[in-house]
Amino acid sequence: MKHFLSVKEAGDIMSLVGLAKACKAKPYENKKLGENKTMGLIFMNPSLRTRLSTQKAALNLGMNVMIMSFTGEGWALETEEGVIMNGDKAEHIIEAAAVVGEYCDIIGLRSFPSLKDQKADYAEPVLNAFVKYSGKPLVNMESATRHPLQSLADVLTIEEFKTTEKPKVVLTWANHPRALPQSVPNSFAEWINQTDYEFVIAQPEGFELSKEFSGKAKILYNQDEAFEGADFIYAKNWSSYKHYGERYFGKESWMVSAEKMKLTNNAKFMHCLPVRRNVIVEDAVIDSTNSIVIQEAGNRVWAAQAVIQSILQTN
Ligand code: AN0
Ligand code: CP
Repeated sequence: MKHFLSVKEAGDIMSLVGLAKACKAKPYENKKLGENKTMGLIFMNPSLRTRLSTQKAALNLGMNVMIMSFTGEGWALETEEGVIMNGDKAEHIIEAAAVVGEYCDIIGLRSFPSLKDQKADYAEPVLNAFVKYSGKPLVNMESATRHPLQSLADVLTIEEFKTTEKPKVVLTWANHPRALPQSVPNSFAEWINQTDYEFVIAQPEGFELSKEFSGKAKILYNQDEAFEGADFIYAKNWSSYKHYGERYFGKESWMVSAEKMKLTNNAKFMHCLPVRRNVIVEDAVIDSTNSIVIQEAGNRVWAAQAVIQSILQTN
C-alpha cells in the first residue's frame, strides 16, 4: 500500500480486516518493522481517538512518533496556489507539506471540510497538497470527504459482533446542533458497499449523500421502517450534501431511543464518537449491553496498525 486515502487503496477489504485481527492478536509481532522510522501526525482539527490510536499503532510497530496540531500551534496555512500572501496566512502548504516530508517517513493528516463550498471540499485540496508536496506516504485521518481508518475499524467491529453471515446494517442520520462533515457516513457507505451485508441508510429528505458514496444502499426516509429487523444501528449526524453544509430544521426527532431499538433484531448500537448523549442517542441505548461504541473505538488501534504495517511493507 502506497497511501491510505480511501477504500480504493485498501484492496480486498476483508484481507485488511484479517490483518487488523492479526495485529489485535499479536500487537508486537512486527516491532522491528518500524525501527528508526518516523510517523508524523498532523492535525488541522481536534481529535481524541484518531490521535491516540494511530500513535499507539505506530509505537506497536516500533516507530518514532511526532505529533503536531495546527489548531493554535502551527502557522496559519495558505492552501490556494498562486495567491499574493499579504493577508493573515503566514505559510503556504507547499512548503509546510514538503518540510513535514523531510522529517517523516509516513504522514497522517486530519483536515476537515469548510462546509461552505462543495466543489472545493470534494476536491480535497489539503490532503492532495500533502500527497503532492510531502513526497511521503499519506494516511487519511479524516479528510474533507472521508474517514477510512474509522470505516476499517467499523467493518472489523461488525465482523466481530455479527451473528449472521449477512447482517442488516443501518446507517441512520441523527440530530445534532452543529453542521458536521459528511466524511464519516461517506466512508462508512463506501466501505459497507464493498461487503455483502444488507445496507440501508435512514435519513431526512435532502440529506442524501453523494451517489458516489451511497452507491447501492437502500435509502429510507422513515427511521422506524429502516430499523425493522436491523442487526446493527450505526448512528451519525451529517450536514446536507445537496444544500451544502446546511443543518436540519425539521421537527422530527431522529435520536436513537430505546423505544426505536425495540424494532430491531436486538441490534448492536455503533457510533464513531464523540457523541452527544440524549441528542444523537438516548442514555438507555448507549449505556445498554447492546452498545459496542467502546469496542469500536478500541478497534481503531488495529485498523491503524494494519494500515501502517501495509505501508511500511511496501515503501
Ligand atoms: C466529527 C465529524 O462529524 O466528522 C469527527 C467525527 C470522528 N465530529 C464532530 O465534529 C463532532
Ligand atoms: N472517531 C474519531 O475519529 O474520533 P476523534 O475525532 O476523537 O479522533
